[in-house]
Amino acid sequence: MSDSLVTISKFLSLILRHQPEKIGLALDAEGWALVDELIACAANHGTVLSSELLFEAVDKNSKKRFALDASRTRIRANQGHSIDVDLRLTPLEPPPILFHGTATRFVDSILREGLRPGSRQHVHLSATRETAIAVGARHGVPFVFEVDASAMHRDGCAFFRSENGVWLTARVPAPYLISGK
Ligand code: HQG
Repeated sequence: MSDSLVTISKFLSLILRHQPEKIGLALDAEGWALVDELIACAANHGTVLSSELLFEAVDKNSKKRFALDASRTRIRANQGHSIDVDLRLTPLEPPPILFHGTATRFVDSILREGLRPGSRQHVHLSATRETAIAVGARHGVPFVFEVDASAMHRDGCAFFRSENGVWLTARVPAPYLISGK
């Protein structure tokens, strides 16, 4: 992604996941905003966007963070929300093992408390160790936990997969953390 697309992606993450009110934007219950309204609200608060730029930022996003509806009149974040939205994801059977990348300084606390969603709606899990390492490195020296997703699923915990392939679940109790490196 070019620098300007990265800047737009960061702006969209802030507005569509966390603080739409910052620019006076309303999201519907499923997290969608009208593209025209987003552009108008952003302009009123000093961020100039066009629909072409917005579409490019969605289509070229390195992690498919955002989605447009079929008519390309509405936009939302695919995951990562701290505000209460219902993405209407369908519960799915997860792969037997999923990965969670974190920083080494959080390991003791996670072993005590399990994985908590923090300010987000879900705990985010990765399908591969490589992705988990990259997620953990955002926070410091990376550390990867393996999660016994099949045992959690067997025990009734719901799993979802967002549009961009991130696995989501409400929390991961410590006994399901089977190993880490
Ligand atoms: C940690 C990125 C102490 C957790 C990524 C993580 C992801 C605990 C941090 C998405 C804990 C929360 C989300 C406990 C969890 N004690 N620390 N009991 N339980 N933690 O950023 O998973 O680029 O909210 O390990 O790719 O790092 O934004 O979550 O280190 O999919 O699209 O608390 O963000 O995507 O950090 O990342 P975050 P995350 P985007």
